[in-house]
Amino acid sequence: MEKSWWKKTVVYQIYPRSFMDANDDGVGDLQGIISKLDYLKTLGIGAIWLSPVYQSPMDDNGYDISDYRAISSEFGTMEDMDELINQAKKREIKIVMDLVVNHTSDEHQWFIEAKKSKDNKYRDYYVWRDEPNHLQSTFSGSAWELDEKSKQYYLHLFSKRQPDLNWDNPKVHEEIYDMMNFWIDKGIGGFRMDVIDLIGKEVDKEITGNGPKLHDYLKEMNRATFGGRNLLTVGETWGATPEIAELYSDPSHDELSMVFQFEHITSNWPNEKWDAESISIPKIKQILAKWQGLKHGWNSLFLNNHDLPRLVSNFGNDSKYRIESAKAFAIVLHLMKGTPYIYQGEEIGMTNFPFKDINQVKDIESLNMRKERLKNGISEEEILNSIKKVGRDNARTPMQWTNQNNAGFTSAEPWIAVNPNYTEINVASEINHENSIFKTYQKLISLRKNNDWIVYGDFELLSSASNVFSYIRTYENERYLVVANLSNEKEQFSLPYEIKSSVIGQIPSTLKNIVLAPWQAFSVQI
Ligand code: TEU
Ligand code: CA
Repeated sequence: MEKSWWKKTVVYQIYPRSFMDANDDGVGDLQGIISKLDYLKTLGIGAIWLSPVYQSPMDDNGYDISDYRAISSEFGTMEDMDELINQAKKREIKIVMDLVVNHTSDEHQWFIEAKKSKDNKYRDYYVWRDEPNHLQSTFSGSAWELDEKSKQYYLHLFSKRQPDLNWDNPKVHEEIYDMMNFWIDKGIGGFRMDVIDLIGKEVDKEITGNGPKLHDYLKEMNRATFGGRNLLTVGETWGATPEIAELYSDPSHDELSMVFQFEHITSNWPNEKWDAESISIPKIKQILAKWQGLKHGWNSLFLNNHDLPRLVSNFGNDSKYRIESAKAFAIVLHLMKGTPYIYQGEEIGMTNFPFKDINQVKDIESLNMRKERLKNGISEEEILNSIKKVGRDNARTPMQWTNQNNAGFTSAEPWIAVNPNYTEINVASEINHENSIFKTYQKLISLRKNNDWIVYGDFELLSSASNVFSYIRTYENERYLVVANLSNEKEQFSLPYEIKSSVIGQIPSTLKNIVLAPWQAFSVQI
């Protein structure tokens, strides 16, 4: 297997609870994923990022792990997991596991032990203080919880059922590296590292992200586990700038393959994401173009995931131009430099959920926010509006496979409601239509597989109307143009070049003084 295979592949993210339910209990599972591997093969992806399937009380849908070496019974067994790895391998698909090592569940054996007494041998696996400081939890409120028994507080940067591991303790490193090697030995394709930029934290200085010890830890982790094993490693790094991304992903630093950066995602979030403003396309375009400039490092390309609103609802137009805007963003993103990630359902243009009632909301982040905002006098209506816009459940409704009952996801009551638009938006109808969103993704994936200009070409942003994203990729004397009108209005476009051949999209007959239709997007060789 070629080194850096991950530069040429496209990764598909699966949120197991919501992908496919094989045993009809309303919750997606590993056998469900296995049953859809042929679908993913048809799409053409080379790796699956699997959101957590480990044993967990599911306070945060599996991001609270109680045993790193066991599979949640809701999802299946370790035999199912081995089968998934092998069945995927047969189809040349690698399984990238979610690695959640900033925290565990409060039901992890280490934490159960740690709580027993101050001198328990696992006490120092977690972060304890006599007094809380100002650190806040991402899921609202103080990041400190009092343990009644010892009268000390433990740190939890997420839910209070997700105590932070103490990375100042070298024993924690050993435990984690052993566990990572257990999974590597099973033949997995790599790790997606949950909030990895928090593990170098300096608690007493109230520094959480990008702490001083972070990069030393990652170099050590690389040496002790995946280094030299030809795996894809991607860090979830909310605080990364391009300079910081070079630290993580310059191959000579021996840390990670690439990172997820969030500058384009947070560009319309003032302080809290719940107060999100409307998206500015000119801003998004500048940010994405800036991130094309990494010198030695490698970037990932994504516009949504299980924590974010749906791509077409957030960035596109999910009513009048759903299909057009979904394709435009797919084209403009997948022809940039970096490894693209598709979030389940994105390839068929799934949309945000039309929440009408707080009882439809399952996500701990949204529910905690609601409690806090109600206390602060904010109305239920305003709270629900925030959830509709940026709540995580938008992306977590079941995958829409067919126009049958429950979108073909389950025949039981699904754990979270199916988006009512499944009768129209579903895989079955997408794969049968020549011009579908699915077919656009399929073509983009195969283009990347077969064209080095997409993988390695230089990137140059063109100056065009503010809502038109256009750039040129240059590779070995060949030049390719990508143009996308990311707006509901017609836009002017002109470039003094002839079209040599077409690549993808709604291709005009000339490039000189043309009018782009709303959301028109295309790529041509020039
Ligand atoms: O997300 C990190 C994280 O910071 C998010 O919770 C984020 O702040 C928010 O959702 C923005 O929309 C990771 C996982 O992706 C997420 O699902 C987990 O809940 C979280 O870590 C804790 O493990
Ligand atoms: Ca199930």
